[in-house]
Amino acid sequence: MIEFFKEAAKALEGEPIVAASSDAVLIVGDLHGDLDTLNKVLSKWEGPMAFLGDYVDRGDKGLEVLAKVLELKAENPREVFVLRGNHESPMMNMEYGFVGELRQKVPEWRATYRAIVEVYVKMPIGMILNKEHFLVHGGIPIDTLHVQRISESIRADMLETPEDPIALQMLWNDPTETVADYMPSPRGPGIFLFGRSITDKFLDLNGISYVIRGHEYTVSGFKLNHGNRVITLFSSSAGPYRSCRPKVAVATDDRLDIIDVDSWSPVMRLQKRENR
Ligand SMILES: [Mn+2]
Repeated sequence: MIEFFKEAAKALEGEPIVAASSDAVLIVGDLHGDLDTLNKVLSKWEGPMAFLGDYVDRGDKGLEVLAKVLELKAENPREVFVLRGNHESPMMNMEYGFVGELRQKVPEWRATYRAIVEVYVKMPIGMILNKEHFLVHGGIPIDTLHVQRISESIRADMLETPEDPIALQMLWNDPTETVADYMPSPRGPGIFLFGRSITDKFLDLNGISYVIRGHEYTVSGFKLNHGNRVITLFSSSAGPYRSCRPKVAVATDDRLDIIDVDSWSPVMRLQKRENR
């Protein structure tokens, strides 16, 4: 298992931050140890996939989920994208369950966990899909709106809470409708809630249509902010999220469908924006 994670870290080395796919891409939000939901998704979908982070903690099958996602990556390196979430962090894993889960499941848990942390470090923290969608776990960094600048710090490369403020915000920020620009986040220092004017500036400046992110639990498994330009996906009904109806999204050339995992039917369709 240690070897498996070492190989996985190598597979993530040099991951591009700009990706294109001519086929539809399935986008999966926070899984938090929910192997059942991941398996349901995989029984319905074959093809390119992007994961928005938070594979572990809270649910009790974090190890299985992380291993499965990395296996998909290894099998299909150019069609599977594995982003980092704020729970891909030792500080979080100590507190929210993943380290405890490993201690129970794996005799060599310390060495295994060291290998897993090396994988976290290699995970990119954002990507642009088809020049159309900005994929990230948390959100837009409020003071750095140029994708060019963001791409320079797109790999957090720091083990615990990334010290780079851009990386930290991409992993932790949330959208808000309360203010137009931004305000401090209750999640902690250095983290912000970004308003609609930040989203509009960011998307227009970079010629992107949508921000697709995870990070926030909602019972319906998704929510829309900022005039439907920010889409939140939540794909876990494990542990504390038992009442969630997990959602994923499918991005094609001309639209974005939000899909209910249990029924595998679209609950919302967003058309490509032409007014860019
Ligand atoms: Mn999160």
